[in-house]
Amino acid sequence: MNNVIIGTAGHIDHGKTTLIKALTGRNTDRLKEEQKRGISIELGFTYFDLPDGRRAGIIDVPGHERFVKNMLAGVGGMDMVLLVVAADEGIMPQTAEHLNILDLIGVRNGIVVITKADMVEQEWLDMVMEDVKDRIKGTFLEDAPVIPVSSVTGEGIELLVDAIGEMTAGIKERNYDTIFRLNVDRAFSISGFGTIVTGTLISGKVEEGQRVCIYPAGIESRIRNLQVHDRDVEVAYAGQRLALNLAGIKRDQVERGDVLAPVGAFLPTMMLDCRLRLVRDTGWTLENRDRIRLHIGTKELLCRAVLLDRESLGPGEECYVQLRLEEETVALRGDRFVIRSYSPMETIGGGVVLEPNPPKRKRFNRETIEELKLKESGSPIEVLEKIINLNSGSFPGIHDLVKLSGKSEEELEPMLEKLIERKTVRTFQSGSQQVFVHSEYYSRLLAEAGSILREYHRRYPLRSGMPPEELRSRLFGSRKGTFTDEILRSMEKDEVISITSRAVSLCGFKIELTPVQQEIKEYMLGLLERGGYSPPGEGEIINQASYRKDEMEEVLDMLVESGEIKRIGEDTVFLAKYFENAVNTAIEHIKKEGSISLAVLRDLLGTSRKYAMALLEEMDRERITKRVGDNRVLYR
Ligand SMILES: Nc1nc2c(ncn2[C@@H]2O[C@H](COP(=O)(O)OP(=O)(O)OP(=O)(O)O)[C@@H](O)[C@H]2O)c(=O)[nH]1
Ligand SMILES: [Mg+2]
Repeated sequence: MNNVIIGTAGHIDHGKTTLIKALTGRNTDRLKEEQKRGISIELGFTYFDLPDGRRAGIIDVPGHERFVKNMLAGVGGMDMVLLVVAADEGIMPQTAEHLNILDLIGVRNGIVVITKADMVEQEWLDMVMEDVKDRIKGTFLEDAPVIPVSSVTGEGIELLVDAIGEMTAGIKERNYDTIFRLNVDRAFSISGFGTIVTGTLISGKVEEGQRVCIYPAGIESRIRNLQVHDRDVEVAYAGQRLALNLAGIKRDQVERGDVLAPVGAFLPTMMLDCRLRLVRDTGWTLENRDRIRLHIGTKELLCRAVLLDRESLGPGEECYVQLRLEEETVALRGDRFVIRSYSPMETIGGGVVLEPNPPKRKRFNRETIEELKLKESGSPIEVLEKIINLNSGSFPGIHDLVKLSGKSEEELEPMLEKLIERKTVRTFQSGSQQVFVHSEYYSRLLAEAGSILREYHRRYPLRSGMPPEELRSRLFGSRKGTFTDEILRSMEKDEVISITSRAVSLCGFKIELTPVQQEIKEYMLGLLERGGYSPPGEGEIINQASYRKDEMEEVLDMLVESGEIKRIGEDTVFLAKYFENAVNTAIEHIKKEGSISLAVLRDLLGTSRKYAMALLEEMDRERITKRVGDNRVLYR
């Protein structure tokens, strides 16, 4: 289904509201003050049945200079516009201002309607039409039909309806298969029902009962009831105007300018990276850090424009800026906006959001400009790749990427698959969680791990490697998580590192002993072999020989680390095979007799009480045995 929203635009009193009434039979000026003063103040909403039976939403905007901000809250939802110019007055200031705004916001379809045709002579009408055609050259309305009508006599209205029918038939469908977004343009309460918000669903679809989040505050709610054009519906689609009854929300928790979207879809921001253009017919020049009004979605807020590559921006010029906001908002890449001067208020330009969650940018920085260029003109997959590259360090999962990219999971998945297939992106899985890192980030990690380990092996040539914990914290800092294990395992698969439970080393690293160290090793192993179950202590081993003491300690440590020697106390070491034998002897005896005493083990091994005790205590520590009274039994 192809839903469309038709908006009006044009100078005050030129007949916008009257035209809508002539088309629909309904008056969109609903405020008392509007009726009393005969002008529109707020946005007016109704619907219009198109010739082919579809029902289009209508947004009627006020033309008064003071209410341009209300007009701005309405334009974001428009698929096509009726630019209204009164035949008796011709183009006036807000005709031009509205035209600029529509152009900046990116409205692509429209019809120019010359109203009050009944009030002027044909000759005058022809002149006004010529003037209008001249003025719309170079804008999106350049090829638009220009249709004279009288909302009073009805002349030309039929022709206009046909033109609307033709134009709406060709309007491209909005995207339903993405995260839904509704920019709130009204919020009010009805007693007995609670809080109602209205707005245009600019993307996706929503269902009754669905959970939603009010941004930027992050308040969660549920859609209790959903209406389109005053009728209850179960589902609403992009391009429709909606009224939503929000469960459990107080009137003061939501207002115009807020955004409704899925829970977790947006990261509120205080900065926006943008491409900004000033309109040609403004008298303003924007200086770096000028305070301006930003209109984005239905929101108006104040901000400062940090010009990233120049000191000032003149009429008709464009550049990259970082907008520093005075309050939080949410936006997506590609969102259009308008800026107005702080005072006096005038529409001076607008543009498009390139990065909705940027870091604070430094000015005149080449990398920043390159990044923004890519985000401006890159394909969605190139942009996704860039996002992953910039955020790999925080191990983004699919939900993070939804927030960072503004795309739904369904949109991201095929792109991620392609990036993984191309080996541009690597994915790591841990349990049900999956993260995505750029291969450039992974390569940097590999190089870093390599240099950390090379340095370690150089300093400790007799150690088999670095404790895994130490490497993990050197590489990932405090970023914990099971993904770091997965990444290390992947480095092992890539044959860069080897991992045992005790040490990580460079793949292929082997301890190489000098001839002296080799001699020391043989001396120690020989001594312990002869010692059997009553071996000399560490101090004794080291003090008896005439090698360098520190070198002996290193070799001893190495033999302990490699598992050839078992250290079971301050000063007590055994050859590993003797310790294992002692364990087996004890286990066998317990299995036969139910338990073992110190004296029995001492006799079975032919050793002294001191060694038997040390061995049993180590077995207790390792939970092979446990002590019950004076005896040991199996730990379980
Ligand atoms: N004769 C004649 N009068 C018209 C026509 N259209 C509008 N008017 C009159 O012009 C006046 C202003 O019309 P509105 O429809 O309120 O104008 P508007 O553009 O909605 O004004 P704002 O919303 O305040 O910007 C009203 O008195 C209308 O009756 C027309 O086609 N012919
Ligand atoms: Mg009006």
